[in-house]
Amino acid sequence: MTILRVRDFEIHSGYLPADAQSALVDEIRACLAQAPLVRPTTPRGKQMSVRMSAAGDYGWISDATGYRYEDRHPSGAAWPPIPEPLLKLWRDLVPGARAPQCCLINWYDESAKMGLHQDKDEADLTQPVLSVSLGDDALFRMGNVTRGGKTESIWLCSGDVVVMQGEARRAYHGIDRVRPGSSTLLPKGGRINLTLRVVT
Ligand SMILES: O=C(O)CCC(=O)C(=O)O
Ligand SMILES: [Mn+2]
Repeated sequence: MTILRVRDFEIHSGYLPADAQSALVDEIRACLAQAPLVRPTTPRGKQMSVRMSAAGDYGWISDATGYRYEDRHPSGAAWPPIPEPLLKLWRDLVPGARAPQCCLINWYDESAKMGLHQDKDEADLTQPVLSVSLGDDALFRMGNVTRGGKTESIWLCSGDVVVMQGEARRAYHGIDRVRPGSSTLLPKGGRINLTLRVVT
């Protein structure tokens, strides 16, 4: 386990051991049985390449009417509770923060990516976002608090946890690509990213 700091991003590389990663995947599969992955559409009508779901009081939704948090899955079902191991991770890594209200679940297949963006649909940007990577490696790009300028990238591997607070909380970031076959955690390959967020 090593902690890398890139700008204000705190990358805990190798934070979760293999057995904790497997247990987390089982928890996430149980969440997805209740709140299945959906492929969101952007307000401009483009389909995102990432499939998404959520756990907690709120899930993040994107459709023709915009981006927002909703207290129900698009099916009308309640979101499942955030799995306990993730709540513990939050308490351990960001002990002073409010309790997380959303665990966004992103599922990347080998061609999925996520463009540079800021996480800014939450009401209180003083609260951190915590990101957990599971499965195949992904190239994570970190930018600035305003659009443009130089960026730096790092490969996130299964078990890595990124804490975004301070400047990093408002910085642009995204996933350029995943490296297929780089992890054996998910039998069919792919990558799961979990982000814990305070919403209100
Ligand atoms: O997949 C990742 O590592 C980043 C995900 C992300 O930035 C988001 O869900 O807002
Ligand atoms: Mn983000």
